[in-house]
Amino acid sequence: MRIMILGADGYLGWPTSVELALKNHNLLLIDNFIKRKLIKKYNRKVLVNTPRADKQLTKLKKYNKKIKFSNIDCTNYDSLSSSFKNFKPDAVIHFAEMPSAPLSMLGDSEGWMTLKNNLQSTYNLISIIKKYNSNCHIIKLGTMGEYGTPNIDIEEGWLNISHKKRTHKFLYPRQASSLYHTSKIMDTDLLWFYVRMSNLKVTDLMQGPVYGVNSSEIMKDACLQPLFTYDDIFGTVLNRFIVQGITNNPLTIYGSGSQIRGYINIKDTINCIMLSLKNPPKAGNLEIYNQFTEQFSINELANRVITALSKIGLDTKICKIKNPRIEKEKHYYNAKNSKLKKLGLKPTLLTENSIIEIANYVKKYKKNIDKSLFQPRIKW
Ligand code: USQ
Repeated sequence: MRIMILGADGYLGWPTSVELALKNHNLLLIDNFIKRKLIKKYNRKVLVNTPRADKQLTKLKKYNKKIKFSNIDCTNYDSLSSSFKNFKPDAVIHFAEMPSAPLSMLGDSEGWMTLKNNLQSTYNLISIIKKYNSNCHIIKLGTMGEYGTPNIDIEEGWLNISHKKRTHKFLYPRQASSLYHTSKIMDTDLLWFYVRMSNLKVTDLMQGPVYGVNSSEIMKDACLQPLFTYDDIFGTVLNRFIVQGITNNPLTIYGSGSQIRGYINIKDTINCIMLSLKNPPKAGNLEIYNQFTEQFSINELANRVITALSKIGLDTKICKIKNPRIEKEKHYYNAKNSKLKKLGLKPTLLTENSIIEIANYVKKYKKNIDKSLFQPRIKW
């Protein structure tokens, strides 16, 4: 297939690009390195200082010559549309969004930057596809955070509502608890609008907090590793806990730790993208998958990390700190995730071994870890 990957330099975009390259697809990778610039601007750090995707391309080309890279800001309609017209993709995978809930809540300018970046990149992509090839499949990374923590089961994207003896299928009600998550709700609404108006084919992936490293052979090459973050802005909770544990620091549990989320190993994220590529919806359909494999409370996550790290000789403690976020801590949570499994996803479970695998990776770069990045510094 001819596939465009927007946001190819990121934690998810880069390993997805590598896997698609190994599967011999014809790829156009796009990124403007905004994430690296933001990490620098806000004085955060990555675990391994990996070269940018454009620099890593020479290595990747050893495996597949049909890969190109363009330094493009997806909020720039003209640049994105000329790339699209020249490349003529069958599918576009859209990761090119500002992914941090805390950063979106730091201040007015960060809030607007998040909304503008995320909505404009999605809107541009929709406009271009609608104009030049409405048959092109959009695969867009959404988030489980769009649903929030309602007091009823979370279905996969849609809910049948009966009202006064009549029934209609609606997008499942959404209520986020950060501007970042809200920008993703707005993306979904935009996609759904244009699916109805212009018969687009869209897959929207509601992903839970992701963790881990892609352990495929090629990723072991230091130059082909993704951007792994563990700071309070960009790091997701499980990766943060493992980095904290490896440096003998207590795990930073926000609030009571009873918050429940659906988690996914990055290996499964990549498998879900592959399954979505293979199973495009029919024109005029918005397919929504809940992309997580297991649900845990923060306390359960912490306990699993503590048990796994004890097997490699670490005595890890926890530290409950005042929750810097406005989020429900004690709540009902039962989210459905059967559709991707029906397509063939075999979940990678959060076992002691899978935690130890990530811990061993982190350990190699222990000297790079900056402990001052563990405490949350953005509050809302
Ligand atoms: N948390 C802690 N301690 C920490 C960090 C986080 O207890 O040191 C808690 C948070 O309070 C929250 C949960 O862990 O309840 C998840 O936090 P997170 O920072 O791992 O995830 P979040 O901010 O929700 O966002 C991340 C990604 C985002 C993605 C989302 C999926 O950054 O791009 O969309 O996970 S979800 O959470 O399902 O919306």
